[in-house]
Amino acid sequence: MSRMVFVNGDLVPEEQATVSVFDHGYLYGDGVFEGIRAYDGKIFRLEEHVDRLYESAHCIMMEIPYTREQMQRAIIDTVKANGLRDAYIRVVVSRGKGDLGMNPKNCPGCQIVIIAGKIAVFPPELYEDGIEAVTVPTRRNVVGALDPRIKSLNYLNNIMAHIEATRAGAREALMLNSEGYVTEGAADNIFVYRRGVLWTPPKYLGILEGITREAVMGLARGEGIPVEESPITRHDIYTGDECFVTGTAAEIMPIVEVDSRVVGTGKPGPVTRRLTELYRELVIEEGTPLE
Ligand code: PXG
Repeated sequence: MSRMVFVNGDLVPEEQATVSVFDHGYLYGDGVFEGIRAYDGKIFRLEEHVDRLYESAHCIMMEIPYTREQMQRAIIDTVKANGLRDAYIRVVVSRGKGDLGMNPKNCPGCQIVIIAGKIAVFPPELYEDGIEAVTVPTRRNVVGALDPRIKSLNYLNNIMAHIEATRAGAREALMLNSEGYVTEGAADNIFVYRRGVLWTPPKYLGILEGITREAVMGLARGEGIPVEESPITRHDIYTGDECFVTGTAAEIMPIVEVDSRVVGTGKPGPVTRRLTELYRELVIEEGTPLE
């Protein structure tokens, strides 16, 4: 059975799930998206993901012709139509089909696509051993140009960072902002545990407000770990006790080396391991059921 893809209100076999070459998502990266996960028949933080999608759309002045409830329903229906209990879900809303000019006025309506597939998980050794990160030459988008809080279809900033890290032999990219403060990974938020405090960069420095980040901050606070959203530098990470990145796909991934400096003991630390355990419990317990 072929995969069923949601396209503008219809669930169609993937072979028929096509988008025009005149779609402004394709021509200009004009649109927004979300990456969501379902665990054991429940969608993790569905409402938060849909809210972020609508906030991103609002900021690029694109009106999605569904209520948030209808969008949630469409996501649930797409996962169910594919018989999945564990899934990776991609929601893409582009400005829609227009002409060759960039003016969005020539796009009569946005294009809504929802794809639900099997989640490709990272090998377990990576979680046990941790990974290496490098700071990359490409700086994170400046807040005043294209705010990283908008999860837009224009992901070149992140893709450049990813390529640069890979070419440097590292699995993760650390992106600095134009002032040299640490912002985030190519598709993950960053945390450093140093001298008894869990630090993560604040939103105003130019980061995506990660839903995993929010969940992890909540779990840490619940464990009595002080959490600070405050600017951090490379120095804070090099001299930190533990470091990890968070995201829907990676969940919590330990970082054990940054720019050839070993972080802490060079092994995933106790705080990282405890939060990973709690996060894995949370995603199984919580979530919107696929009913
Ligand atoms: N920062 C950036 C730049 C991201 O793109 C995160 C942080 C983490 O956010 P969440 O809400 O996931 O905790 C992201 C998330 C993909 C993919 O296929 C990308 C993300 C999420 C899922 C899949 O590239 N980015």
